[in-house]
Amino acid sequence: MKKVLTYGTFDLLHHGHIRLLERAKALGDYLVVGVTSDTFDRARGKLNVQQSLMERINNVKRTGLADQIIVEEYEGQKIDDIKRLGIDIFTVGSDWKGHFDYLKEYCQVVYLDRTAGISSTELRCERQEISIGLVGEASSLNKFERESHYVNGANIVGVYAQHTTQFNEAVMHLPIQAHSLDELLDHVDAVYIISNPIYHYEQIRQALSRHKHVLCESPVALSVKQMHELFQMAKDNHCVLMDALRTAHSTAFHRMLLLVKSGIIGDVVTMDAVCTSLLDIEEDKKSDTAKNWNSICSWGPTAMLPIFQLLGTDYREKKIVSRIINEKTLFDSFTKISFIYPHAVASIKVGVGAKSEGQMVISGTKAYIWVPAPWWKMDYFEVKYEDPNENHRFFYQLDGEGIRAEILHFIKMVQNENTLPTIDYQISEGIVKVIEDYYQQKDCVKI
Ligand code: C2G
Repeated sequence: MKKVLTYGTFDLLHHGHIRLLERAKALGDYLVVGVTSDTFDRARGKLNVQQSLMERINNVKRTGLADQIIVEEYEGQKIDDIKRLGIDIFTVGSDWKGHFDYLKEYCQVVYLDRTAGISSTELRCERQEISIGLVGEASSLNKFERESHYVNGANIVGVYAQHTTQFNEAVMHLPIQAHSLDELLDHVDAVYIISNPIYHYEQIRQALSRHKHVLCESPVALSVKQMHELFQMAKDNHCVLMDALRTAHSTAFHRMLLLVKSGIIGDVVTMDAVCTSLLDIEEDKKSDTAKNWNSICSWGPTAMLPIFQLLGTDYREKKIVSRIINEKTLFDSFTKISFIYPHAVASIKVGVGAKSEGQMVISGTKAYIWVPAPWWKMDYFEVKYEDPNENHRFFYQLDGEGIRAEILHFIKMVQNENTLPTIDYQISEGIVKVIEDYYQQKDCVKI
């Protein structure tokens, strides 16, 4: 029996793929199809895949051409597969001509002519392109603009900055430099908001009322009531409102959560997440309106994310300890929060006026997880045991600090109503609740 092997992403399966599979099958008696995993595609720079691995596998299955389907997960797997499965012929489209000649050492290599005039990229482009406007003035707008170039379907067209103090080059070149949010909304399908959180509620309301999709840096609002109202409004107007927290889009972060949930460190007893970045906050000491984001808004959402994802938002009590440098604006230069759960205690330390080691430790009854600074850009972590010989290290490439994957997820949510948000509603709500309590000085101690 002649065994044939081929690989592909098979995104939005089209007749080019089907013709390839038919001809691959005809080369022998048994066809094995390797479908690329999402992580592998991301690692090889294919970021814009629209369908999930399961959807793509099901589409290949439905063609009835594959006798066996496997998942391609890592660079170099092809050699392993050929040996393991006893493959006689490896085949792939002519767009890869020469690229896989190194496999000739293991089996016959056949390049089949690529079908002209059709590609997943074209099909993806036919799906609507989303024009996005930027709102805010933080330097992150630059990064966001840069990362958007890697995402098919995302087109940044303009910017609206309330205060143009630290306006930055990359966004100065955008065709639309709006003088009001309303003006920007005239030209876009969606907005990315990274203005000071005190303006989020009004800006999101304005965008949603004009049926524009919104990606907004967390927290989306400063009270739970306002947050409910905004999400309800998004639903009623058939718009996406997505809470932006780039850490949630790091593969390492996601894998780490799954490992902890599967019990690798036993029961979680305590967790500590530290996020600091020193800013020039001299003006914020006296100003009546905040210039910078305060500590709790800058870092609180990121630091609370892993705690709420692992221990939930149903803590028994909390204590917020803050060093306040401006009573009027409640500007905290540093805040520590302890969350007390029935069988665990967690803490966050956040600061824009204090510096510390930005690491995260999750301690369990059997072992602990250590994520080195800056843990919020996580690409690496260790599982550490009493006996260091048992320690495990994990690394997953993180491109564009998670922003790239975040934009991609937003675009997918806009294009396909069935794509779920990365951050559960209860978690966004839990984050906003803490920030609301802070502004009402509930469970708070000042130092
Ligand atoms: N293909 C084709 N004609 C097209 C489009 C694609 O013959 N118009 C072929 C490709 O050459 C490939 C297969 O269909 O052999 C799957 O294509 P993709 O889904 O684009 O996958 P690709 O990125 O080419 O992955 O390790 C990955 C594989 O080597 C190939």
